[in-house]
Amino acid sequence: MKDFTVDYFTMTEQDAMEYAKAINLFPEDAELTCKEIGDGNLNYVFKIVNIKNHQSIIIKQAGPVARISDEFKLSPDRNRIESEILGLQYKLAPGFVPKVYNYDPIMNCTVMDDLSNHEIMRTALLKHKKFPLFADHITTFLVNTLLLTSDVVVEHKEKKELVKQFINPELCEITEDLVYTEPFYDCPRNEVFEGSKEFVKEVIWNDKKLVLESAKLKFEFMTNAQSLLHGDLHTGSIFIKKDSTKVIDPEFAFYGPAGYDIGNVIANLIFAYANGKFTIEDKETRDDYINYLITTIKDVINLFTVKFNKTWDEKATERVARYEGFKEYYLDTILRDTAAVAGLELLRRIIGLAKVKDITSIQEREARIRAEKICLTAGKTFILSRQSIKTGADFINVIQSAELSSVKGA
Ligand code: SR1
Ligand code: MG
Repeated sequence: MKDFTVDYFTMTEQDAMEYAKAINLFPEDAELTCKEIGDGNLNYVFKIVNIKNHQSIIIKQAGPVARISDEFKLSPDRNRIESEILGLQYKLAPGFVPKVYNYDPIMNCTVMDDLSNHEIMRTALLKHKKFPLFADHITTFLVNTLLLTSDVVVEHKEKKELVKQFINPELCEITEDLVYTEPFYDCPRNEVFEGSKEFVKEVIWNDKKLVLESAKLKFEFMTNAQSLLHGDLHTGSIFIKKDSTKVIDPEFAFYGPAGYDIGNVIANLIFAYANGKFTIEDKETRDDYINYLITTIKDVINLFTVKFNKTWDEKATERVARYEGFKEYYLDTILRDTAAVAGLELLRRIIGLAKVKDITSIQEREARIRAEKICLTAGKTFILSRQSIKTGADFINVIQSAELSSVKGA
């Protein structure tokens, strides 16, 4: 048996089973099977099952380079950040994250609940499944993890300790590059679908005003240590079933603008919307699914607002947070950032290196181009008009206007 206590190495399925036994996750007589099931861009995820009683766990290990491309060399210490934030979120938002059982700083891996009775939300949305409780669940998660880690609630020296604990330069650099920089010029690392290239050039890269706004937003992202973010809250970071939502993969966590997480949720619902619009053939089924997503997007914004106001009133400890008008000002800035980040995520998944299946799986060329144009047009409006996009209805207007203009321009 290998020694897991001295030097770090990336594990095979066989190693992961031996590791599970070595740290006594299963009884001596357990009969284990293991499958590497990671489908993200960065890590290895081993599902280990004791076939005698079907008991199972997940071991997630950080490798030294990203799976998507070994251009990204990353410290495996990101696994510490992930395990520590999962522990914190487990307390702040009970029921909405998996339980962590062990973190190993030598092997850079974390043992956590197996959520195989759930499904990755992006995969489920691609099958056009509906989750009517999602907006309620995710807004509780968002308000609890974002507001309850901010200076509004946390004593300021304690908060600064948290900023220190979750400093995450390498993963932040990925976001700074892939989200805030590369989509705004003809960067060699971008991967633009050939049918959309002209549109991207004309509407995104040649728009100096938009490019300038991206610079302002990049500096906001790098300097506004407002809340402890998940940092990568797309639908591939969510496990879901009808009555349960679990947020996973918070390795991009750091103190940044609260709107970053909310904007990511919104943009990824819009990708699902674009997928539904261009892949569901039957009109009635399509309209029904699209309406479900419209309602969900609207509810995420509106429920976030309601829960944010309530939690602020109940939990704010900072004296100036009680000054008349400050809560409204603060929420306004979060909603502005939410719109901006929804826009950035929409643009970067179309233009940049890291794609989403919602769009890449649209087989018919013209349909994919139209889906991409809707995302790009909406993304641009979210960024440029972010100051005036505040309500669920405002968010929906942007999507529907982008859709209308894609019909006119088609
Ligand atoms: C190199 S990592 C590419 C993308 O995958 C992650 O999930 C993040 O979204 C990152 O931007
Ligand atoms: Mg991830």
